[in-house]
Amino acid sequence: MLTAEDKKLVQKVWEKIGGCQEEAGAETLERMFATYPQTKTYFPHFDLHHGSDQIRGHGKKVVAALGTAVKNLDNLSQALSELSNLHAYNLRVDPVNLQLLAQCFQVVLAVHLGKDYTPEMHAAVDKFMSAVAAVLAEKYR
Ligand code: HNI
Repeated sequence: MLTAEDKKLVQKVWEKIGGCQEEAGAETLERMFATYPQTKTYFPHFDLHHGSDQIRGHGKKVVAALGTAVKNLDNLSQALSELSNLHAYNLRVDPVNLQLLAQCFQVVLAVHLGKDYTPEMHAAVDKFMSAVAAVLAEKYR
């Protein structure tokens, strides 16, 4: 459960990402593919080389979806409903992978924001990503 303070911190982090959504998303995916190669099995149709158009385009989509979630922190289930259907029924992504992506995204934030990414922000973003992962996994039951 995100507290009011957590929500403010997540929004603050989002302001800091600003115009770098595509870069942040692409780096998150590249870290996920490098660190957890089993995640590549969902992307047999992608060119997974560093900086490929597909990685960049997909990274942008993922971070944009997270941005939608940030705008709907009180209503995540509804805001991500379509995406939840897609991952559960069409893509059939094993929900364990959601945690892996969440972790890689946090590494990207930490690397790029440095000291600006405070422990409190880290904790808030961690709760936020867990909440998003829970929504994306809820249709599996
Ligand atoms: Ni995910 C497509 C968002 C985790 C595999 N994914 C999308 C799209 C968005 C998205 C947005 C594009 C939908 C569309 O085109 O309508 N994915 C997210 C978010 C998370 C996430 C916000 C986690 C927080 N997806 C994952 C994970 C995997 C994953 C962990 C697998 C390891 N996603 C996919 C695949 C597609 C996809 C595969 C289809 C890609 C394509 O273009 O063919």
